[in-house]
Amino acid sequence: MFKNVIARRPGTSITEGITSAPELGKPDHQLALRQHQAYCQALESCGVQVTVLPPLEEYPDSCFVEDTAVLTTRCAVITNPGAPSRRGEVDHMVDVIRSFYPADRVEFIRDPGTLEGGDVMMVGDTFYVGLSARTNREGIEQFARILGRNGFKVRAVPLSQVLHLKTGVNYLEGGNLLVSGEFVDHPEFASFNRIVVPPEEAYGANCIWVNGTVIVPQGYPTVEAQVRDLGYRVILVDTSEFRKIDGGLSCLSLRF
Ligand code: CIR
Repeated sequence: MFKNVIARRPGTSITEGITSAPELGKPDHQLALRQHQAYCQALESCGVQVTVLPPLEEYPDSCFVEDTAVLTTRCAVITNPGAPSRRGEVDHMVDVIRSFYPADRVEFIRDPGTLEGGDVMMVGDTFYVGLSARTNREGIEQFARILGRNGFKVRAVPLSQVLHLKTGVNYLEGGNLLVSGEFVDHPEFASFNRIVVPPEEAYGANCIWVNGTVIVPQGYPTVEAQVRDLGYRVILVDTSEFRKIDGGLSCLSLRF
């Protein structure tokens, strides 16, 4: 069960966030703020305490706090983002993360290692890590050493078609795994109860499980029905403005 969530409100500079889909247009800041507020309310309704940090205008992508840290039950790992424009975001996360963890439980990924939290998927004591354009081998090796010392296992998953591992695969607990695209037949995930997201709803694969509820992005009816059929309580949250800069539900928070 998760007790805490950290999120960061989007700044007006969200319009300059990194995107692979400029054809979707630029995010509307006011609408993004309203969607962010609804997202935080949805999380609170799942019984977690939400810490909302102020916007960081100098970092257009800084509302995607998931990429800056991996917060486990035994340690916190501050990442080293692979995107140069996002590197400095981590400096603005250290103090708040230290407020939740003992000093000797906060670790760091260091150059030349890079790692972004969107590439990390927790399944019990095992952490799957995408080897991606943002997370390199050295970053995964450092991460595996840190987590190994804390009694966790790490498995690297090379990926080629999506930004982060969790862009395409998300664990809903209970053995249930939402999979899309290159992960549908991936041997690493063969033993899960795989729920295959259709290509036209691929963005909807980025759902989050929070204490028995699954938050699903609004506008992906097949995914919504698939998740409801598994028996979860479902909350829909509109993430249209974050999608314009490749962000989804998981990216917007650290859940721990
Ligand atoms: C980026 O390219 O870094 C942001 N525009 C989107 C980050 C999405 N984060 C995530 O999937 N964890």
